[in-house]
Formats: sequence, C-alpha cells, structure tokens
Amino acid sequence: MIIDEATITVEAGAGGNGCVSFRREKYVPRGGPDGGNGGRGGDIFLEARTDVGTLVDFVYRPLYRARHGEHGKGKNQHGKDAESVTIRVPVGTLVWDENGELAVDMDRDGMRFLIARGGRGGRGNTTFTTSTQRAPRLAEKGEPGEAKTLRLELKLLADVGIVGFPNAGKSTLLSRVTQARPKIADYPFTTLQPQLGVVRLPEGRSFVLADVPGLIEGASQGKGLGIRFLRHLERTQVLLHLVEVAPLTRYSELESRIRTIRRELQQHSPVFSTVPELLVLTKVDAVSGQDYRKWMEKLRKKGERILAVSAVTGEGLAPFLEEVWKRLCESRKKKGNSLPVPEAVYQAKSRFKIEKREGVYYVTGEEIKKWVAMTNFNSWDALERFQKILQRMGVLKELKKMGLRDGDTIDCDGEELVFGDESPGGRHGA
Ligand SMILES: Nc1nc2c(ncn2[C@@H]2O[C@H](COP(=O)(O)OP(=O)(O)OP(=O)(O)O)[C@@H](O)[C@H]2O)c(=O)[nH]1
Ligand SMILES: [Mg+2]
Repeated sequence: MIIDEATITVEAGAGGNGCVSFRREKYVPRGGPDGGNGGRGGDIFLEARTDVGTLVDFVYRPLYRARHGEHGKGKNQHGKDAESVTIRVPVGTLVWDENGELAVDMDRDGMRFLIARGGRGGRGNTTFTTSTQRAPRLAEKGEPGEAKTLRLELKLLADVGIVGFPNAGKSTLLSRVTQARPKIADYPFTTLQPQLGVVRLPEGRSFVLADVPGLIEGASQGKGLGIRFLRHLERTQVLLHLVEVAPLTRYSELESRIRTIRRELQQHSPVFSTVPELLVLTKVDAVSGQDYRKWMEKLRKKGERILAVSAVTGEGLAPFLEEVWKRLCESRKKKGNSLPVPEAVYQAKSRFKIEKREGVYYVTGEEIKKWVAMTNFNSWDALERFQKILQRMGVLKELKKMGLRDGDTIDCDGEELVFGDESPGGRHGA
C-alpha cells in the first residue's frame, strides 16, 4: 500500500534566557553588568530527497523537536546555539499548515526549507547598559520556538500515468514493462491502489510509470474508485490512455469510450488538458479481424497519436516504449525546469489585534505572544521595556483611540497589565 498522507508536529527550540549578573572582583565593590545572552533555539528544516519514497515513516514518528538554546551566564558568557533538526521528505511532498494553506511544495531534490524557526536567545543585562542605566537588572527570556502541526501530502511523482476503463489491461501492461507485480484479474476494479513501476530502456534511460484504478462514466461524481487516485497523475508528463479493443465492434464505440474517459479527466482537473496523451489500443492478440487498424488510421487523420499493443504476446511493445520515451522528452523540454522556487521563510501575517470586552482590552497576535513570553514581568525594568515595545508597535496608539484610560486593564496574550500614564504599568494584584 502506498501511504501518501501524514500529520506531524514540529517544535523548534526556544532561545536560552539572557542572564542578569554583575562582576564580582576582589577589591572592586560594585562591578558592572556581565550577564550573557541566551543561545538560539534549534530550527527545523524540511529537505526533499529522492531516496525517501513514501511518507510511511511519519505515521510511526509524528513529532519532531529541536533543542533549546543554552541560557546565558555571568562573565558575559553567551549560551550555545542549539543544533537544527532536518526532516527528510520525499521529493513531491506538499506541506499544509493548520489553516489548510500550502506552506511549501517540496518539489526539487535537495531543496531545504525552514519550516519552524528556533527562538532567538534572550539578551543578558550587559546589552541593556546605557549612559543613564549603568546597572540594569533587566534581561530577556528566550523567544519560544515556532511550533506547528503540518499535514504532509505526497503526490506520487510518476512521469507517465496509465488511465482507462476497468479491465483495459492497465496493470498487465505495467507488469509487462516494469518489475512491478500488480494484481491482475479478469474482472473490473482489480486494482484498488495506485501502483508504480520503473521502466528501463537501453542506454540507461528510465521513467516511472503509474497505474491507477480504472475509471468509469460518472467517476468525477464519485462513481467507482478511480477518481480518488487521479491526483497522483496530475503531475505526470505523459498520459497513456488505454482502450481495450477486443470487445469493440464499431468505430463509434471506440470514439465514445475515448470521449468518456477524457470527460472524466477533464472534470476532475483542467490540468489534464495540458498533459500530452497517447492512445493505446490493448489486447490486439484477442481480436479476430483487422478493423482496428482502419480505426487507428481514422483517428490519426484527426490528429490523434495512437498505437496498438498486446501485453500478452508482446506485440508492439518495443516501439510503444520508444514512442512514450519520445513524448516524455518533448514534454520535459517544454515544461523545462521552470518550477517556482518558494520563499525560504514562513511569514506571520498581521501584527496584532485588539478587542474590548467588559472593560478589558485584549491584545493578541504572534508578535505580542512572543514579547510576552520573552518578558520577565516581575522585573520593573522589563515591564518598562515591554511598554516601549507596545508603543513602538503602535498598540498603545490604537488602545488610546479605543478609549483606554488610566487604571484600565490590558490583557496581553493572557498577561494582565494595569495601564497608568505615569507608571509604566503593573501586574494586576502584584
Ligand atoms: N488476451 C489478452 N488479455 C489481456 C491483455 N492484457 C490484459 N489482459 C487480460 O485482461 C484482464 C484485465 O487485465 P488487468 O491488467 O487486470 O486490467 P486493468 O485495466 O488493470 O483493470 P482494473 O485494475 O480492474 O482497472 C486480465 O484477465 C488480463 O489477463 C492482452 O494484451 N491480451
Ligand atoms: Mg488494474
């Protein structure tokens, strides 16, 4: 079975705390500040690899954590940065965030993407020294690391896909030209899961061939099985459209079968109209007459590309594979390597949000959350700095517009502060 979806949690490391410390030296009664900074928390990266084939490992290991940065120490010793963690995913993995938005498309071998940023280390008191503040008792706590729940989705990256009605001989063809051993039987819907195989041609040429469950009329409305798996074929470079020729007695039947499958593909995704298609008549060993040759001519005159094979006798297979290879090369050339390179960093959207409920101003947002986590609210200096941050972000201006007055309560991501124009604010009840 091919597992092609998994949910994982990633937790980058928090930064180490900054340190409040003062020099102690013999004969120096009051040394200056010497608290070092905390180290950076470990980042979490995703890396696309061709040697990882499925998402199966993530089902057994759904949590990835990076270590925290070391805390700063006295004597201006900075904490060590934590190492980053790299999660290897198959090339072609789509990564969705909690909001159902695409975070990144890991579509190139070797591509690396920062999915969860480690927290910055808190600054030690040394960095807060100014001409007026020579002995700051202020240090930052480390910034929390980003934590996310991600849904990984792998669209199998087959170069060539096989579509057709059930029983068209799709799996038989796959088994004949690759090492794959799919189930084959004389009844419809034998194949229940997509199957992949590697076709090897002389001179080291190769491509990946995918067989998906058969389609029927109404598949795009949910009939049968096939449509669920079509997304595996959305990125193929060439589609092989197989039509079983043995049961057909008239040209019009052939045409109508072809139309039905094309309509279902089209209704599933308009992407399919851009994928080059090759019509393949199958089971030619089982037909009595030679009518199908005339039908092929007719279709060719209409501009169709069409071939005939027998997977049982092997008739027509060698030229067929060469034709597929030719189409594949053309298609690759056309598409080129112009895949878009995604941004390397994941951005937060708005800076903050304020809501007033029952006289309390609630301030929320990623940035606010971060500063709250990095502030030691028991320290007056830190509190003063926090207020400056609110000012710089434009939060205070907004609050005043909303009618904030002396003595009002502001809730910053769960941290209650009492607003005072004179004093910088104080912890409620503290
Ligand atoms: N005579 C003959 N029989 C074939 C040929 N290819 C396939 N068959 C037979 O056709 C039947 C269906 O073949 P499959 O390969 O399972 O067909 P499929 O398209 O994968 O069918 P689903 O998985 O149900 O969609 C089997 O009994 C095969 O042995 C062929 O070239 N010649
Ligand atoms: Mg099959």
